[in-house]
Amino acid sequence: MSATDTYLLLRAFCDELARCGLTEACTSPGSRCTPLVLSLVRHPGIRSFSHLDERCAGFFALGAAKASGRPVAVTCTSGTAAANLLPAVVEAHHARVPLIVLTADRPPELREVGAGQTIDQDRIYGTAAKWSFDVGVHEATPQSLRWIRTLACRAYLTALDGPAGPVHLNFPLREPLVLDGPLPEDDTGRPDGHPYVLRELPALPEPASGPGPHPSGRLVIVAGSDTPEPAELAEFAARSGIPLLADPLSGARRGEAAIAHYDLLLRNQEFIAAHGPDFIFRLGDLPTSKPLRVWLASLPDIPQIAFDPHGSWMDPAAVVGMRLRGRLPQPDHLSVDESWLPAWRTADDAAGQAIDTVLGDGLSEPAVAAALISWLPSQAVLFVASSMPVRDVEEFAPVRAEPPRVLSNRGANGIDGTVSSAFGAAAALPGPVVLLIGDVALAHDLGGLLAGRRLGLSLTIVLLNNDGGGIFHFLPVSGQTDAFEEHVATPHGLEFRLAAELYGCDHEQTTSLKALRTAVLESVNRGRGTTIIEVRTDRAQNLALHHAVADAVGAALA
Ligand SMILES: Cc1ncc(C[n+]2csc(CCOP(=O)(O)OP(=O)(O)O)c2C)c(N)n1
Repeated sequence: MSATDTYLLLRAFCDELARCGLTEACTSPGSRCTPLVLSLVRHPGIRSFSHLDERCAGFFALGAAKASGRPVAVTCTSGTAAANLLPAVVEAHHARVPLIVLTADRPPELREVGAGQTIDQDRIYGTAAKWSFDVGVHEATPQSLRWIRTLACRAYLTALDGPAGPVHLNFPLREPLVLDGPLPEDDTGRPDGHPYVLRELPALPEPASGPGPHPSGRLVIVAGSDTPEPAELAEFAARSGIPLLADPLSGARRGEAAIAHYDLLLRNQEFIAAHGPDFIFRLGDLPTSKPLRVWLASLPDIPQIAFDPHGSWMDPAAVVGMRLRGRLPQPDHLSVDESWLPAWRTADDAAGQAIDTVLGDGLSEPAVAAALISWLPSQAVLFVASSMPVRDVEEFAPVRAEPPRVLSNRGANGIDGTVSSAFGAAAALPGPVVLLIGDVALAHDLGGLLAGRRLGLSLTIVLLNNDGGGIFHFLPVSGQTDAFEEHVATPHGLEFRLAAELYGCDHEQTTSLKALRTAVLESVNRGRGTTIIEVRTDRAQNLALHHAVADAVGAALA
């Protein structure tokens, strides 16, 4: 087998990925992966983004695929490089993001004999990969070229089909790893430029008709990320008079029926007692809100219907009694209690006023989360890190007619790779991307900052720096004072200004909401480079502020 065989096969493979619709790939350096990297980079239809660190490459690909909804390829060399893609593969699995992972490997004769940089890469991503396949070593015959084209189609379609997710192809590559002559023509691709294998992806069935739910009375809609057609859903809820409890990640927190502060309302037992629903529709993932999850779990006898076209089974409390693949019933089929939505609206307005009174115009973590949703242009994307930023956005984001799109890595709730994922989204989308992130999450993926300068991408980072993990102050572990600060909150004292300097980012610190607004909008409008806008906060004060808000909302509802 010669380098010509290797490159002919890989060129056909990449060509076929591109014919299927792949437009982005991520590379990282190495020797064994040379044929994979060069074949991707040399394909005119594929934009290849170069990364130093495989963990960043994986999360960048994840962010790009999440933003575009199309599979993105990521390749790396053999050994621990492949293991470094695991966190992104796990997140892609849980968040149903289509990734095509292409690992380079030693050929069979060099495995388990002490050859360098060789580990067992067989099914290295375990159950996180939808499909794992060892490609083997082949001569480039017309038959094997046709076969590898079908393999590329299969990888692309498998990543997209059903619940989307990551697929893994392991490529054993024999030396020589570079070509020493021109590559012959290959005419095994379909002459019309189509993919070698066409397959219809399953279409959503038409609106449910015939047997199905005929809900009436006090209906509620709960929408999480991955909700299909969120704007239409919000319109439907408003037309039908159904309170819409929509996580901003769903894109459906908009319109007359959206209840922005359900997280705070559902902490209040009197509110819950007075607002028992007859029927619940659920779309997409479960929102993050714990009070909402507890509320849903406490209603096993209320019909809960999940619209679940991809069969994702989002129901940890086992309370969903029906799964539909179709669309929501049309408004004329529903008979809704007319005083129901106004009752939720009144409570939501009262909660909103109580929040405004407590937060005032001071610079705080909840105020920043809410303000970004209000300030950013509709065509912007707000990428939100775990854990407090995504929770604060859910708790405090106001309802807005055309809100910015909100993305987050919530498949496995990791704080890792967030900067890289936000850059991936920036690479895949035309509009500006703003990242809201805490200091520990930023420290975790500092290396991700390199993508800005190396790949010429633009990102505005709003950093909430409370010198440690503020989330943990909300948990019982905060009472374990002998170990809490050092081992759980983990203050670090990092000067992010210096990191900005190292990675060629702009940096500024703001001390008022007004100054933050100016800085964010200037950076977004500039549309060039990476800007870190730092807001210093205090973990203990943040906890007290959240309690004060919850108390004020409780008092307002009473
Ligand atoms: C990879 C990974 N490691 C650890 C955790 C546990 N964890 C959740 S939130 C958090 C701290 C986040 O702190 P920061 O980014 O500063 O945000 P804050 O809580 O202060 O808002 C940690 C360590 C995780 N989710 N993912």
